[in-house]
This record gives sequence, C-alpha cells and structure tokens, in this order.
Amino acid sequence: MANNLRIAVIGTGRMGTDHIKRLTHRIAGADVTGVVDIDAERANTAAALAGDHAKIWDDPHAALASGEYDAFVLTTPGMLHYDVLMDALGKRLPVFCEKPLTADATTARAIVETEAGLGHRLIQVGFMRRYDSGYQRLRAFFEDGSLGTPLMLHCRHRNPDPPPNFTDALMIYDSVVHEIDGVRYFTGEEITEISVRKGRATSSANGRLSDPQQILMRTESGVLVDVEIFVNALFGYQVHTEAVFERGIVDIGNDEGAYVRSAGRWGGEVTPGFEQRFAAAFDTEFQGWVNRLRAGEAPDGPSAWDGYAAAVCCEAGVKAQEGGETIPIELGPKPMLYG
Ligand code: ISE
Repeated sequence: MANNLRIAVIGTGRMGTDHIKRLTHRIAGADVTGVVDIDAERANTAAALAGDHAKIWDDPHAALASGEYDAFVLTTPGMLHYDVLMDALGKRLPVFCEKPLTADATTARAIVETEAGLGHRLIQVGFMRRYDSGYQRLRAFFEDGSLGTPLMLHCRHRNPDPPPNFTDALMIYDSVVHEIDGVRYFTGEEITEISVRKGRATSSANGRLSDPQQILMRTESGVLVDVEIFVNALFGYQVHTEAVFERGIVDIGNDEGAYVRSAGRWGGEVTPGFEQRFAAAFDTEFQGWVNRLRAGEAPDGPSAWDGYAAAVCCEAGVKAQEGGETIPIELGPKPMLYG
C-alpha cells in the first residue's frame, strides 16, 4: 500500500490519547482520520490532537461499517472490546487491541475461535513490553541458553497511584496481565498455576485495595515466578525483572537516564508513568504494526491467542485472590493459526 494507513482510534481516554499523539507525530505511514467516543468533548479534544482531520463518531460500529478506515486502534475499557472485535472480524478489518483482549476468558476464547475460523490474523494485542529493549535482551538469554536453564523470575511492578475505582481484580486484569504475558514471552511456555498472597496493606490505598500483593506462578517446565504488584507506590513508576539462570542472574528495568550530581545530592529521575517508561516500546510496536499492514501482511505481534492465554491466567488469578488457594491453569487446544 503506497498510501498512509487510515486509522480510527476507538476510545479516547488516557491510552487512546497517547496513541493518537504517537500515530500523528512519531509513526510513519499512518494518519488518524477518525476518532470514536461517546463523550463528545473528549472526542473533539482527541480529533484536535490528530491535526483536526479526524472525523468524529460516537458509535464504533458505524465507524467500522463506514468503509473509511484501513485499520482500527481499540482503546476503550476491556469490557467493551468483545462486541467491537467480533464486528471487526465479521468485516475482515484489522484491529490493534489494547490489552486486555476482552474482559474474560470465555469471550476471549470466542474471539480466538472466530479469528481462527477466518484462517488469518487480523488482531494484534497491545502487550507493549515485548518491544522494550530490556525485555528483548532478557529473552535472548532464555533463547540462546548461554546462562543455562532458567529457574526463577522475580518481578516488581510499581505504579505511583492507580486509576480511579481500581479494584483488587483490576490489579490482576489491568496490571499483572503484563507480567503474565512477560512470563510467556520470556520462557516460551504456558503458565500452569497461579496463587496470590495478600499481606499488610499500605495506608495510601485508603482501605479500597489490598495493596501490595504477591502473585506466584509456575510454568510448564517448573520456572517459578513471583510478582510484587504495588499500585500505590507513590514514588513513581517501576517495572523491574530479575531472571535466575543456572549460571547467572540477569536484571532489567533498573533506573536509566542521566545521573546528576548537584546541590549536594546525586541521582536521577524516576519515570512518572508507563507512557514515559515504555514510550520507545510503544513506538516500536506501532511502527511495526503499521508497516505490516501497509505491506498487505497480517500483524505479527502478540496475537488473540496471547490475549486469550493471559485472560485465562487473569481469571484464575482473581479466583486465587478471592479464595487464597492455588488455581491450576488449562488453556485447551490451540488453533493451528497461532502456531
Ligand atoms: C495500566 O493499564 C498499564 O497497562 C500499565 O502498563 C500498568 O503498569 C498499570 O498498572 C495499568 O493500570
């Protein structure tokens, strides 16, 4: 395709806005020519960010049916994804779907079955950490075996504060979903069980959340994973992973940037949020997606199967959160389309 990809962004909240800016200013070969939101004020602001040549819609299905777009970016809350994805699949339209794929494992499975029935991939799921240079460097050790067999992963995921109305369940569905995908990405294995430990809660969570929590997982070959999820960590944003191999330890996600000595102090700046921490990863992810679609190729990033596998783990994680026991994870058969 010689022309720029005409993209409509469905959902113009925090993530949608960030992607509109990215697609408009940093990604080559794409134009945001449509924005969809039921909130007219937000849609207008978003259209202005796209350079004011974006048509405004209040109904995603009308935008999908219009024939005016080559591809869609779906950034509404997860519980609104299913209907839009099903409609797009029915119309054979490509969608970049921010995580989560859908709100639960049953609907995620239905998406997988429907796409598999079409025989080619149309959906890419926004697990942007796979495009982070640290993530890619760590994965290389899993692939080349230079440090021997992987044994354990220790993950820390800290946010300054959570979105309004955040819940214990969202700590898994919205936050730990990234570690769940990360474990699958690093090890190339499925996760077989999950459990959750709650302990003393920070007073910053105001009694609304049991924060922080410890999520424990095991993969098919027995790699043990522990995740600290702490969404009221206050100090800033941090995603850190330490992998333990037979012959070495690999550490990623440490503080980066300028190390400054001034006014009797030394140090640097902590990234304030995921937009800054993963800015380069988001850009790489989107440029790759746009390039593939412009070349007439199917997306090759995280698939609907990856979104489904994460959904099953998240559902099990929430069950574990509620009941305190270890929940086994069973994904069922994998359609050929996903390798
Ligand atoms: C948010 O939705 C994200 O995807 C961020 O990467 C994650 O750090 C945060 O916890 C989520 O709420």
